[in-house]
Amino acid sequence: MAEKPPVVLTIAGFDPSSGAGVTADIKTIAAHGCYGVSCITAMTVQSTAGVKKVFPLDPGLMIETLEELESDLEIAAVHIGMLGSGKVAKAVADFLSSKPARQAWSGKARLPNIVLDPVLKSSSGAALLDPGGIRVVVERLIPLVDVVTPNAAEAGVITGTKVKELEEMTAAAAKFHELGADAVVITGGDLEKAIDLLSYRTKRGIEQEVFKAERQRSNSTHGTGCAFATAMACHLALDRGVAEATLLAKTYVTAAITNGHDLGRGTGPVHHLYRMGQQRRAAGSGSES
Ligand code: PXL
Repeated sequence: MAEKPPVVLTIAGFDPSSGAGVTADIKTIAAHGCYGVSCITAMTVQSTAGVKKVFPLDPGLMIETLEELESDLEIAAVHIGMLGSGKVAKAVADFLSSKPARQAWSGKARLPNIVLDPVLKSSSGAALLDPGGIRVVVERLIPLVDVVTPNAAEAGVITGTKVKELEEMTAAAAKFHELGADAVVITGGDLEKAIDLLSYRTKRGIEQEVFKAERQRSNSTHGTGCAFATAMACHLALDRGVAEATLLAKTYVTAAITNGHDLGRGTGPVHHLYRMGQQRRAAGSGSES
């Protein structure tokens, strides 16, 4: 029998157009050779043209789902995306900070390798978290998780500062550490200079790495934040360190944008499974004949 893949759990919203949210995350998880399971936080009505409605789900149902999955599977990493409401955010924080069912795990949260993407708005500008939810993210989730991956705009709202260039990113990262974050990646793909900053605690103190790339002019960028954070969770599940995970997740998202589909009338999705096309081409070139 084939070796068991690491199980990666995504706790996120449902985007029916599958550019973002749980269905997109499952594609990202599959692209990394992991097995994806999910817990939906909210339904949305949306297409590539934007978000029309957000409908948070019942927090009790979510906790039951999380307990059921945890009792059945060894979860190697968790991605938290759109939470949708303060009540849902509180349920997720309550679950993750409650007593571990698997006593073998001794980390600060109930499950290992948790990556939090603090989703506040859609790219079309719709609010995806209420003020109560932002408070739960800041006060309970940021100190609990292993990595936080805000984009520059989210880092600006959470730290109450302007985040447009590297020095401002560095200052915002310091504020994330003050809020209790062990590691933060501030992504700047939509800034004039497409820089990402990783800042993380090590035994030697805080270390930082800057990742530079050419800004991509593309209309296939729906779901980049979800793809980046979920790819990070997969690399942590595969036992990679946070710096290597950041580099590999960034490389994956860049290629997924380059190979993006021109679908729909709005912002098209990235191509989460672009590697399948490459594998098919390689197989067709005679390697198996
Ligand atoms: O990209 C942020 C995001 C995350 N999750 C869901 C979304 C969106 C943006 O629309 O719908 C479910």
